[in-house]
Amino acid sequence: MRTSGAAALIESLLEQKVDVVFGYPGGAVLALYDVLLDSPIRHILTRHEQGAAHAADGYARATGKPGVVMATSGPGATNLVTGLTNAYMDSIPIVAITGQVATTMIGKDSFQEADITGITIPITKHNYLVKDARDIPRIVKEAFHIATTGRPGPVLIDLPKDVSAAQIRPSHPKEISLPGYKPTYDGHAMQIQRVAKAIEEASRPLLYVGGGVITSGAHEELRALAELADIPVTMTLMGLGAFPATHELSLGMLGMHGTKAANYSVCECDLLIAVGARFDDRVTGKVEAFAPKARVVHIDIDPAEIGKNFHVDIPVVGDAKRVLKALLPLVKRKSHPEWKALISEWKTRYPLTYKKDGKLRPQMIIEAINELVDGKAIITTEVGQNQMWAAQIIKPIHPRTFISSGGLGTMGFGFPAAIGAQVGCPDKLVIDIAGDGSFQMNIQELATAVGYNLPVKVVLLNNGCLGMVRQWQELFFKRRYSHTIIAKSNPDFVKLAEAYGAHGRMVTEPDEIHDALKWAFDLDGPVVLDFRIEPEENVFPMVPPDGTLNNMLEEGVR
Ligand SMILES: Cc1ncc(C[n+]2csc(CCOP(=O)(O)OP(=O)(O)O)c2C)c(N)n1
Repeated sequence: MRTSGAAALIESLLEQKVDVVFGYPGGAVLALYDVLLDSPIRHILTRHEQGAAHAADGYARATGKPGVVMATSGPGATNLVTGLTNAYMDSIPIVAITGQVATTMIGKDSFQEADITGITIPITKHNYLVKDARDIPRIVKEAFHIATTGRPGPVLIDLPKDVSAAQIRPSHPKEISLPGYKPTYDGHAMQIQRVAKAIEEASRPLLYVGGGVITSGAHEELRALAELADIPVTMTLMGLGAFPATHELSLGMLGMHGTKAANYSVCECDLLIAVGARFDDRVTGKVEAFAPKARVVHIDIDPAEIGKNFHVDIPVVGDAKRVLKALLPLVKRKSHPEWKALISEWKTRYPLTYKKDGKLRPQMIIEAINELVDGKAIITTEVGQNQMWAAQIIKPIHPRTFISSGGLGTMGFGFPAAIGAQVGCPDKLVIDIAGDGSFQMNIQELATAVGYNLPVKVVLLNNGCLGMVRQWQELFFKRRYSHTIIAKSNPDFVKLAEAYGAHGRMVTEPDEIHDALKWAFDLDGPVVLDFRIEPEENVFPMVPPDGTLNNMLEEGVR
């Protein structure tokens, strides 16, 4: 049967079991949108393509399934760029479909033309410009395969207008043939034996866990390893949720705003086992002084990560779950009472603290959220102080419940990501912990939340400033607040929420926190809680730029 390229594309999405697409229409995707109307695929119309890309990203992080986003040519496509970069940096599977001007018009500065395949080369795992509609089924199949296998990432398909209009007899290939693309899943047996031996020999081992553990679904194997060999676990921002934060072996997050116990452990360990983590500079600080006493194991599916930022003694290239599965039977039961006693002393001596003087402080609010949700909600964050307080205080128990922009640090990510997570997990409570700067970067998505009755809760830590930048200005630029104070021009967020048809409430006193949160969580609809927090509250501890992990700034000690 003959059908259009557009119909073949939607059919191919259905073959991939796509049930939801986030997107925004335009001239170059009219044919696609027309077919979409009669298809069982749910389309979520965001109010900006950046919002759609982040929503697809949040959907992917929360569900483990690839997110799909659609946009028109030119400005629609370029508006996806930040979202795709964000997904690329955090290895999130997304398939982006963009419209393109007709093949005969490409390269002529045609109306709404942008060379999106050129633009996205460095921010996608792969991209395609479809020139022949008969290739559509194969390309879609390949795109999903590439996005979701090996180290996941975004893949873009650019579809010219005449290609979606072309009439073809589509044939859907059964197999994928990508001879040059062969991710390594099983770690080398000898290397895995070396890891087991290193664990046996170590007296101060430490697991340093990143988002790769969540991606590969290796959390149970990780926990089994930690418990079997009595190894404390510290996580990156991306790794939060990979190991229960409430477990006695958990040290919480490491790095720039990590706990002192975690960072001191890195400095004092004699074996560092990095699993699905990439030695990001926010983790290592001054790289020469990172884990100075340790032999280093690095387990990662991407061979390009091994040795990229840090010297590794025992590299294992493979999927975290499979490698840990192979490792477990080789590891002997061990216990490290002295090491754990030392860590426990650090934990007791250096808890996360803040001033309790009756003022409304962000940490109290996040503590209250943590208590109320008890590991059962999905928390997304924006970027800045809000993100770091959330990472320090929220105690995720399950993977895929803490969603944050790690690599790119994208303000405006958290709210649309919460929308995507809520679409993917309709029965879960989804909370975006936000700053007043970040929230305004994609605030228009309130319309999306209201339009589809997605009951996401925005907890706005409103300090009237671009807090994290202001913190750096305070600490390193003599308190010269260059263009970081926004209080005067901030909107009335409660009225704004209401104008969109959402609920809003302002909170100014600590004793209202619990009530307001309960009210918001119980409401069946999107809510914005405008918490007026102390404007000059800082995130501590903090490893200063280019500092070492054992030299952290604290409140009052500067
Ligand atoms: C898109 C984007 N622009 C700029 C920055 C730089 N930046 C990092 S944190 C921050 C301030 C964030 O302010 P806000 O959202 O109010 O959160 P707070 O730090 O106050 O919690 C800025 C401007 C960024 N990360 N992303």
